[in-house]
Amino acid sequence: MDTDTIAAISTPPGEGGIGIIRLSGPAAERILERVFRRPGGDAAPWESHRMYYGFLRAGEETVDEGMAVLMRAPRSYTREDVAELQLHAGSYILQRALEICLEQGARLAEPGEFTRRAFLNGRIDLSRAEAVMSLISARGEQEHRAAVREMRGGVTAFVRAAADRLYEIQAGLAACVDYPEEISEEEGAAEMIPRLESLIRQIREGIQERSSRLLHQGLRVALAGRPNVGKSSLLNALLGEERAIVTSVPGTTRDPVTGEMTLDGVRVRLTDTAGVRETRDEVERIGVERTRKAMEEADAVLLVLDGSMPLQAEDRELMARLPENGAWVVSKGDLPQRLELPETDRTVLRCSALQPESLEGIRAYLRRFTALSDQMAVTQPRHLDALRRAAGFLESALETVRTMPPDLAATDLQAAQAALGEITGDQADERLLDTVFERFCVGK
Ligand SMILES: Nc1nc2c(ncn2[C@@H]2O[C@H](COP(=O)(O)OP(=O)(O)OP(=O)(O)O)[C@@H](O)[C@H]2O)c(=O)[nH]1
Ligand SMILES: [Mg+2]
Repeated sequence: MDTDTIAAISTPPGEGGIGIIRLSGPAAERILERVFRRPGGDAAPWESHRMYYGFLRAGEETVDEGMAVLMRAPRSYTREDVAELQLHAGSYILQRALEICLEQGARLAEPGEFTRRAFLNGRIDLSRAEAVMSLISARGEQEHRAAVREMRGGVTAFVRAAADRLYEIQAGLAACVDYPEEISEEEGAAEMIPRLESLIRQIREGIQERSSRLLHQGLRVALAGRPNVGKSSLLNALLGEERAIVTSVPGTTRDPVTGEMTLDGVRVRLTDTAGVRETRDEVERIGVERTRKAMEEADAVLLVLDGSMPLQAEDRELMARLPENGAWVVSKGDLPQRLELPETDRTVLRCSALQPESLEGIRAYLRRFTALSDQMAVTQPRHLDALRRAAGFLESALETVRTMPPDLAATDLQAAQAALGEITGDQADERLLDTVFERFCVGK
């Protein structure tokens, strides 16, 4: 399979204290010996997993001073011989160092190729390889926690358990096909039905759509209301930055403006929208259309009402159309209050964009939507897709078993097994691996 030696710069571009070049493959040790000089110790063989001080050399030229380590197979990230050069992180130094390694016979690594080798050499399964990438790109505590859970094998355990139960069902079916005199079709079907039902339930429970969306896209919150009530001011106050334009002219915001903050480690995407009113202005009308869309797509809606003014017809209309997940936010609390609200079961939050402490109520309200189950959740979109397909094939198999000879369900059971296998990589073809690893960074 992969018998060449790959090399890459494993640290991000830019200047810094340390930059790392990583090599993996059978020639790693030989290349390391050629390019890295250990003062006084060049004759001694390299000990595995030991850090050495020395100089990166290209012939007689000294390129940098640094440290190097050799990790012999199989005790390495890829299970191949791995060498790492810790140099100074300067773009010239690292490019030159990489070139020197390539001159000595290494090949430039593709994105994620080190991790791909770890997978191909059986050190980790595919879902764990993906967890490594999620871990690197985690932007909040919750994303990070989910990635750690996946990296430690949560998804693998879930999928393997489901696959094992499916094998049992397949074995039961094979028995009733092969030994019809011992187990009749009716008996076989009667046994399969509850098992299939329970397996489908188990898989459906593992599909955590909401958690997945929260982790990968963040909580989507829309700020809505009629013009000039203070939506943009509130957005800016919540984000702590001047993100949207604020003026005393109604109809200031046209395009939705989005900003991000984190709440309890979950990313929250706040969208400020155009104030909703009947308008003949073409641009504003399109903006209002987008507001309606943002409200529909949001996980939570903050309907802003101007506290310094009596309720208007436009407010009432929006209040009537506010979805379940919406709260009333009474703004401009620092001004004399002239708003009277009808009796309601809604959450009513009072605030002022000028008083940061008054925003705590809004954050507390949004926290209701950011709670993620700490249960093992399958949250990667690719895994969810495979699980959904597996559940679909099992449902179709169940339908068959209920109405037809059970052996006709065999194809669907196999397809379900294949879909589960895609998650762990037990049944992964090159194309699938390419799509998984192209998301990776070079050097990982
Ligand atoms: N005193 C006071 N004034 C506020 C507050 N929030 C907003 N304003 C003022 O109200 C006016 C409108 O504020 P915006 O934030 O632009 O209102 P908007 O809802 O985004 O308006 P459109 O974009 O036109 O829909 C501005 O003059 C703000 O300074 C507040 O909490 N207190
Ligand atoms: Mg605005």
